[in-house]
Amino acid sequence: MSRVALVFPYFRTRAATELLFPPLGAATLAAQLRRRGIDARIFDGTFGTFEQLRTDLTAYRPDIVGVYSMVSLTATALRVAQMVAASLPQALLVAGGPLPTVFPARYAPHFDAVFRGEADVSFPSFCRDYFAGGASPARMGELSLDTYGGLFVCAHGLHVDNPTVHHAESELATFPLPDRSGFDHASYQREWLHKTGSMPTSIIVTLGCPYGCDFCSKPIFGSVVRQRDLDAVFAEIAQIRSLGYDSLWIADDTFTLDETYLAEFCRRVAATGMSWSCLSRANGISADTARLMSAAGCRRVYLGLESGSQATLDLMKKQLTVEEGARAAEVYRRAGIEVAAFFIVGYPGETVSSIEETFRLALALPLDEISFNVPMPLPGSQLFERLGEPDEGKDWTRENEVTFVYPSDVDERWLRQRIEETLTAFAEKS
Ligand code: B12
Repeated sequence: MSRVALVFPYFRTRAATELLFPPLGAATLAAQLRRRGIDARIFDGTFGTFEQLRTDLTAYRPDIVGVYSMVSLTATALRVAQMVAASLPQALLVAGGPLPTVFPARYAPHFDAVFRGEADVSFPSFCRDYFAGGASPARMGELSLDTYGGLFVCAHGLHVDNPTVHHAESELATFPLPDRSGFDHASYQREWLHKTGSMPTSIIVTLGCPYGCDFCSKPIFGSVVRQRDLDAVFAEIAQIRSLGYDSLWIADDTFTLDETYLAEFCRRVAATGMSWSCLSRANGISADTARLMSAAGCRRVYLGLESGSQATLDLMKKQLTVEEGARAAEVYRRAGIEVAAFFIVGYPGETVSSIEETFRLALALPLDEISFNVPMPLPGSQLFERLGEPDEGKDWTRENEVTFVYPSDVDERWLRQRIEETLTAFAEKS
């Protein structure tokens, strides 16, 4: 039987900021592959080691190895590719995920094919046709390669660069639910229980974000918002519940955009007994909606407040005022929902005094959690277009570090110290 391995090349770091969720992209693709009669197995590195991955992968003897990647996973994804090329030379190597989407040329030299963007249909259909056509990397060119959305190939003498696709709501409604059966749920749940007392897992309810923040890259879902059919969403929530999770970490870019859809979600989620948290835009949330969310089990919202300086918010093209951000924090707080806020400090063009405005705001608002990041020029963002690739030798692969990967006027040591001081003052105040 034809076998496809889906590798999530993350090995846990145990950093304090680490959040562990079974990778949804792999679960999504596994469901689509199995629907096409293909044997698909997920290799989630999270709780294992590279050596164990090598042993398990080699024992499975896959015909196709698909590797997920994003900025923080570049090095491990390439290491997996090297290992597969050495241990499983007959296997077709395929990359996908956020960074391969916006930077296919970085992956193409190491992989037979790269799938960019939403690969729900394109990659599984490609696998089906690859197996039907005799299955060997050298014969890939016999397939109608221009029919697979987002396919990028620069190997075996082939050059393919197909545009990406965004699936319409009507098409999303026909997709199978993500297949979460291949994960070590007990380990995920143990970690969360130990750390927070609850056991959340991630889910995607709406896709896309209509805003154009300067620092943001929307590699997969893009700008057009699509809402999933709520019957499918609640079937998925039932599946999540049956796996032992007690709460949802809604990973949507902007879950609270459409108050009518949100109200219907709240009405239905209340009956499941699941608590949940989500990202919310700070403008446009009404007190009534916040109360509805709270009554429906919303425990925490994450707000991208970004800055205490209007000039910096404008530089970031955030389409938000400092006052709107402050009001949103108040509205959620009054509704009984905890508020976590993200801030970005040291934005290109900002000054020491505007950075200090951000630290002051973070301490003045009624917040339950704060975090500070330095700007990260993500490929696909406008910021990246301006700043270009990181300086030679600068490491993209670390998470949550106060390190500029491009020349900055802001003194890194000073910034690190001010972040520490602000976090300490916040902890003392709470
Ligand atoms: C949930 C999430 C997380 C979770 C990760 C949980 C997990 N185990 O997956 C947490 C909170 C830990 C996290 C952390 C970080 N994240 Co994050 N995260 C997301 C988020 C919000 C949703 C991802 C998701 O579940 N999507 C749903 C699934 C179905 O989509 P998908 O995984 O993209 O899969 C689709 C395609 O990519 C493709 N595909 C996926 N895998 C494969 C494999 C193959 C072989 C193929 C062919 C195709 C393919 O097909 C799938 C179906 O269409 C995205 C934003 C977004 N909307 O995409 C950011 C995002 C992926 N994160 C991002 C970043 C930068 C980070 C951090 C570095 C942030 C930081 N400063 O620390 C860290 C790094 C963490 C790490 N462990 O390495 C960026 C990546 C940018 C880039 N260009 O690489 C994104 C895009 C957000 C953004 N715009 O900034 N993140």
